[in-house]
Amino acid sequence: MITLHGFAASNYYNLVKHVLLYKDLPFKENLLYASSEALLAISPAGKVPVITTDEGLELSESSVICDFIEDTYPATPLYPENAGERAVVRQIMKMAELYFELPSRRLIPYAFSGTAVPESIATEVRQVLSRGITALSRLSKFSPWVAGEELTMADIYLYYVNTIVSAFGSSQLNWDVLAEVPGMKEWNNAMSQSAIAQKVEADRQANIPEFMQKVAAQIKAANAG
Ligand SMILES: N[C@@H](CCC(=O)N[C@@H](CS)C(=O)NCC(=O)O)C(=O)O
Repeated sequence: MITLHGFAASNYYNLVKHVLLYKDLPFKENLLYASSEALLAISPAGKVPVITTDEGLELSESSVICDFIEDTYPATPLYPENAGERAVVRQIMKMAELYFELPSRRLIPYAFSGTAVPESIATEVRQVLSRGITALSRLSKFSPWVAGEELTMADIYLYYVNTIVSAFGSSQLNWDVLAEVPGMKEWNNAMSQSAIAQKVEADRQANIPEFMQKVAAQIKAANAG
């Protein structure tokens, strides 16, 4: 059986959890926070999420984990059979990670510490997000799913990327980034209605107070040091 390690406030953790639930696979959750010894023992970069298997596999990087789950449990497929179509799905995931997720993440330390985002960083983040908006506007079909008629891994991946883009774009840049991609907000709302997304969201909400305590303790330790 797969064990999913990490914490439910993490969107990366949640996208893998959504995939496991979508495929109806049995799995256990093991609550681990970043920089704990237990996490460092199984995660080469000390990042969440990690999955471990009964066979002794330890795997991190959410998109790599998604591929492993698909390859190992191909029932209820989340990638198209055709290699070209599969690559297009992965292309959307990659663009979402590089030009939506990663720039938005640069805003998180400022949001958590309550300090203003320096203008140079805000400018850089806006530029990368603009590239993401262009790329995802060109690639997304929303007919009704992001890559076309079938729900794919790209839907799950982009949906959880968007939680970060939406939260920190609006709070730190006063920018409704998702509204810039035609059809994105409607699709995002539809994704949020599924029973799986709602379960993942309820678990996320439940974890937020403890997660924020950890963040506050880290900020205090950093300021003291
Ligand atoms: N590229 C990684 C990123 C994972 C990641 O950044 N996870 C965050 C939690 S949402 C984390 O572990 N942060 C702790 C740290 O950066 O030390 C993936 O796709 O899984």
